[in-house]
Amino acid sequence: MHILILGGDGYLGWPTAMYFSNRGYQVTVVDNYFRRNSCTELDVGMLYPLPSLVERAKIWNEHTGHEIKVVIGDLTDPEVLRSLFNGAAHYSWAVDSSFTGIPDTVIHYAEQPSAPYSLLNYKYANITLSNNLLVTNNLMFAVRDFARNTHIVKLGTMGEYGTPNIDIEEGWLDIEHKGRSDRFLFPRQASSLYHTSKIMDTDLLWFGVRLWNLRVTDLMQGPVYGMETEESKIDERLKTIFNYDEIFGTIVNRFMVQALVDYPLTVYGKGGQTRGYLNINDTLQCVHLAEQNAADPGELRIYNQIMETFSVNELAAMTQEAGKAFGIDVKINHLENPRIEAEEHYYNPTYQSLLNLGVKPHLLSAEVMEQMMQIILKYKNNIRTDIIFKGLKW
Ligand code: USQ
Repeated sequence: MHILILGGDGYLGWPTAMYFSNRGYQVTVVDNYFRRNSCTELDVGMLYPLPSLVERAKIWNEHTGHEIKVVIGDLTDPEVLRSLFNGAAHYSWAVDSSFTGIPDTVIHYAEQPSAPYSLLNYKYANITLSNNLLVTNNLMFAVRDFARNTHIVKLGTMGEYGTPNIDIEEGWLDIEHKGRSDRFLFPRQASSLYHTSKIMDTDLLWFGVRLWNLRVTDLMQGPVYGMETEESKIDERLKTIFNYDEIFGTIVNRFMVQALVDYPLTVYGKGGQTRGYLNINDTLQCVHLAEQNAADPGELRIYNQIMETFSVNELAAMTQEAGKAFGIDVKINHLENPRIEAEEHYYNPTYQSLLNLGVKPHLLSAEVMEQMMQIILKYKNNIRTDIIFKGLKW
């Protein structure tokens, strides 16, 4: 099986590439270094430096003998995307640089993933909308034109649903109206432009499914935490990118770093904001199960990809508990919320489908946090406290 990973240099892209490669799949990754370049441009730092994607693929090959083909290119350019399907791809690194053929599955991570980034100003809003929608549209047309049978696994987000005052279903809602009934996408109401771009690309692919019988799975994922996977343990240089800043860092990863440098936990507002979370290892399991259980032609399959829910206050209390193992008295600071979001709300999402397919969740606990902090401790000297919170208002 041939897997094409768009956004293969990112927080999830690189671990996904190694995961599938380790399991005998032929893997090709594509990236334009958007994330790394943005970190440099915005001076937000990373916990540790990363080898280039080509260097990573070589290190992986030295250890395992497996090949991850690397294409460095901007997927907003339709010709770059089409080259991955029509044999014109230019590999920046490959053991065998002949074309691997049409991919059986495309995993689409090639998006600007940060909500704060999308609201920095009109320029970053534009970059978010144009990158995310153009890559998705280019992918949709490449599959339509060259590979109707290829399964698209697209990373969506739970944030597409927002925080409605009703239970959140897995993607769809049956509606009865004036004596008639039909099934529609569950109502979406995002609270950032990034999340709005994800709603739009779900809509784009839903259009492609209806028009051209494309096969699409949309994974509505919550915030992910963690950095170590089975494959990254092989060599320290294979670790994924780890951000703890206000723009690219997500909450659990940020709290672990904050605790270790005695920076009071940055709880935004009242801290009642509740989200569905998952370990990076569970992302890999879910994506694998989505790949193995492909959507049928003309089907948009939607899974809610979370393993449990927590409020910000609950995460802060758990971090305090984890800090005790290091003799740290973790403090909590309720900051004025830089975001516009509900701080106290109903939240009851359904997330049974991936569990039914066989995911074995790695649940979050103070012990799991301790293990993360143990790893972060090795890089403690690299931590920059000036990038943790600047109060970028939405
Ligand atoms: N939060 C704090 N303090 C912090 C950071 C965040 O209280 O220092 C709060 C936020 O206000 C928010 C919640 O924690 O209510 C989660 O924030 P986050 O920054 O961890 O995650 P978010 O911006 O929602 O986005 C992340 C990923 C995004 C993914 C999304 C899933 O960056 O790519 O789509 O999680 S979800 O949140 O379900 O939409």
